[in-house]
Amino acid sequence: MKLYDLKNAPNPRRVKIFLAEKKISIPVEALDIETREHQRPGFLGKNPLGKLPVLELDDGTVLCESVAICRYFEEMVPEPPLFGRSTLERAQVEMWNRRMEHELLLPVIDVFVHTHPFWVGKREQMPAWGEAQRKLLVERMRWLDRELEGKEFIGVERYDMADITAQVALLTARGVARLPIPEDHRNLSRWWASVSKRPTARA
Ligand SMILES: N[C@@H](CCC(=O)N[C@@H](CS)C(=O)NCC(=O)O)C(=O)O
Repeated sequence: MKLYDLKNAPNPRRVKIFLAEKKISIPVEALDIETREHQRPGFLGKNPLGKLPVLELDDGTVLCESVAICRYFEEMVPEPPLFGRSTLERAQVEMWNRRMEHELLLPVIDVFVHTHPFWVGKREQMPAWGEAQRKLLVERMRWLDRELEGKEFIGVERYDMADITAQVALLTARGVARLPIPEDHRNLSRWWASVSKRPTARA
């Protein structure tokens, strides 16, 4: 099997962190966004949407979507559980992971795509939409800071998929959206310091 990756992109990074947490090692091929490798016919044959990550199995089956790929590995290697152990935990991880996708990751990608010079000429940009998403992100960081009061992790009482999604979203926010975590967000800063220290954070 092989994982197709896109250099420095948040969604493929979710899968790489997930694999590192599971101690799973598989071949990875990194495509270059600068040269639009992921928009060439060879890759579009695997995912016509031209999006990464993509997992290709040995029989040629292709799996797209970060969470679907992670769920595949969760079933193959259940420990440590990153989607929850019990029925309730699985629902809680689902709830928090979706929230981290919709309230953090998608807005941050919109800020990047609609306001950053990198995308000029590559995508139609709507700067006003990007700026509206930047404002939303500021609010969502405050919200998450409050949610983390008295909690070590975002989903259940151990590191899980929701933490991974929030981690890559906030890394992207800091890197390309000029939105580091404000210092007075003590709970979010504590959580960030803790997840950033994990050996898998740079996967
Ligand atoms: N819902 C998909 C999103 C995949 C996605 O948007 N990937 C981005 C990188 S983070 C991509 O491939 N972008 C390339 C482009 O838009 O040209 C997932 O969770 O995997």
